[in-house]
Amino acid sequence: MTKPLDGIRIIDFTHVQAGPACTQLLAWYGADVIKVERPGAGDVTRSQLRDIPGADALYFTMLNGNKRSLTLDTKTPEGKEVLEKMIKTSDVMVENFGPGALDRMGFSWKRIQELNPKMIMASVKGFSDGHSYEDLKVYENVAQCAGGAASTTGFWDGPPTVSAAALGDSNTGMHLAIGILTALMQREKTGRGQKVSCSMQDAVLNLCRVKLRDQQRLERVGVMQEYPQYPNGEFGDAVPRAGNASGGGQPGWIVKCKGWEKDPNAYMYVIVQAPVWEAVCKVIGREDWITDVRFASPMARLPHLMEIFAEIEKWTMTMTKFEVMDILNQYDIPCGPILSMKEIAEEPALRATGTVVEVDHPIRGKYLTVGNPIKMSDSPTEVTRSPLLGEHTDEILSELGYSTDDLIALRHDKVI
Ligand code: CAO
Repeated sequence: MTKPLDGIRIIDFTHVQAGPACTQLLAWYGADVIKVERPGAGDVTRSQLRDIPGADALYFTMLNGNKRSLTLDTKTPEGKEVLEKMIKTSDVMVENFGPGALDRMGFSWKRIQELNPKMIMASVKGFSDGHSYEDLKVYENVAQCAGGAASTTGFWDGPPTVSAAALGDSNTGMHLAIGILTALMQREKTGRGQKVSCSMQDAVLNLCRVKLRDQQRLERVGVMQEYPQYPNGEFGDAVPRAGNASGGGQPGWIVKCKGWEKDPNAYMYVIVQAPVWEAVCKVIGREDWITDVRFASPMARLPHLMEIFAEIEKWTMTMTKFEVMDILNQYDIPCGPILSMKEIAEEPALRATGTVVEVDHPIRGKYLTVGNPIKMSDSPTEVTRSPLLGEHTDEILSELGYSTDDLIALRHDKVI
């Protein structure tokens, strides 16, 4: 069966997480992704947080599956020549170097267009072009802070908090992938490539859309009734941190379950959705609330949310999170157990859906990775291992027309 991106060749000039997450997704869809790495070193994540001496670290293997690796010093004249040949014969180039690095290397967008007008050139940077911080190097948590996630995450009486989810890195990579695929579709019509840029700050902010919504609501009405601060706490002039309150219109909270004293994940997220209010009251043994005027409507309940969740918690603390889940599901009460990474790694359903995949690697042996979260009926994803540093150098240069003698010379000069 053909894959959706069969025949699309991508120069993968990415490192760390934001860029590699993007190109790995495109590789899962069948693009020929050639990871260009510095000879001898490669992507810094190959050696970061190593768990097995001498083996590529999981940070690398989990973000670079299904790719080929070419080592090439693109700052040497010979290396630049190879890269030029690749640009002429590829469809997409993806990079997430520090601002200006590609220009300094001699591959400005202008130059790339001269070499191949059909080229789609995709970049991740910390801040957008034209932003006053456009020249900064940026990592994940800086983006979370600049994009509004940190100021709105955590508890109101604690400091700003970053999320464990890679909102700045992988999330930006996913945004970039959407841009690349869209540019490929436009190229079908125009025959021209284009530059696709996505900044980490913008990609984080895009996921914090509801907090910018709340900022405007706060400025208009002064309080936010679904926040835990209401009605007793103070609201300042910026959206406060809301603990585990739901970001949408359905009140929710994390409550303790049996075993919480020892198990840091014996918790459950429970959502008190309006249509199941009566069912919630019955399940927790508070039928009296069904006719209580204080709880008569979603609006009436808002000042009492913490009281409601405290009562729900009295009930959930008598059972494990999975027992709670089974009961609430019978009544269609939206809820979710707090799953630890251990539980996720061992979850058979995630293995069955291909979301958690075990891959074999010649040096490290078997490892788990997160497979393609986007499933397509005609295009199942087959996750394969990440390449060793320079594993495909000879193969790729031969495809570009280099002879065995050329390879020996390039290797001698440390270009590859
Ligand atoms: N051959 C020769 N040189 C190479 C090369 C190759 N194959 N591949 C990379 N290089 C060079 C680049 O040309 C650049 O050189 P100069 O700075 O001398 O021009 C250098 O290696 C890489 O620089 P860098 O700024 O990208 O790397 P860094 O470790 O200093 O910074 C990071 C890392 C991530 C902060 C920076 O790349 C960045 O801000 N990227 C954009 C935002 C981003 O994606 N951040 C998320 C990373 S995931 O957490």
